[in-house]
Amino acid sequence: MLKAVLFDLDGVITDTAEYHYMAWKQLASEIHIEIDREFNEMLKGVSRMESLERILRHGQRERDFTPEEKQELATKKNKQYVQLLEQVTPSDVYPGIRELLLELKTSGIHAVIASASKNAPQILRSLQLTDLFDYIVDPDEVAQGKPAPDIFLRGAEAVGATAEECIGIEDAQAGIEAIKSAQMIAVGIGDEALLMASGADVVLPTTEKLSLPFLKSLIC
Ligand code: B16
Ligand code: MG
Repeated sequence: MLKAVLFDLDGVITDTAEYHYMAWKQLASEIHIEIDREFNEMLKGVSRMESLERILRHGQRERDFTPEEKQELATKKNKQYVQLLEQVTPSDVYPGIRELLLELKTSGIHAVIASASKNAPQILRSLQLTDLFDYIVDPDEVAQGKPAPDIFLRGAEAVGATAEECIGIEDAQAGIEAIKSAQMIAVGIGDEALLMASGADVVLPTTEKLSLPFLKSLIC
């Protein structure tokens, strides 16, 4: 029986990827590394520090900075990102998501955020969605980020659900892999070929078709 739905944030609840991209692009250009949208796809669902490492590797500059300097670079990117987040409003919630969350609440099924973003609480406040979630996993609570299963397992544990009673929803390959290694049903949002290759059980092109009857049909 379905007891909890674990949502990724960026790419599932709203599109903050564009703001991440703008902030990383500016930071990268300051250290003479060029990134484009195609490269940005590899940063989706990946933690802030791992994103920085990937950018430095891309520019072959991974050995040019001390751990302290890397921390400063990540902090600088985050300041810029947080400034861009000021533009987020409730109208930025993806289609069908608010309705799905309301259906879950009425049915007593737990809704959990399992996002790699440390800014998730602020984003949910700006979207006016905080009250519709039962638990927001702090990525610092878990030992390993996606594609490790930790964040999804922690989310399930927090609401008293077993893996078989959970569905995870993700837009990134690393996220689908994390859900599958947590032994949960994985719903992908976005590119069907890419997400099926990562092990998704089903992929929808957008969030519009997500509904409680659809999710229940995957697990009963
Ligand atoms: P922050 P998700 C992820 O969110 C983003 O997709 C990824 O691009 C970002 O680096 C990561 O959060 C960390 O975000 O810098 O705000 O802590 O897709 O897991 O909801
Ligand atoms: Mg995502």
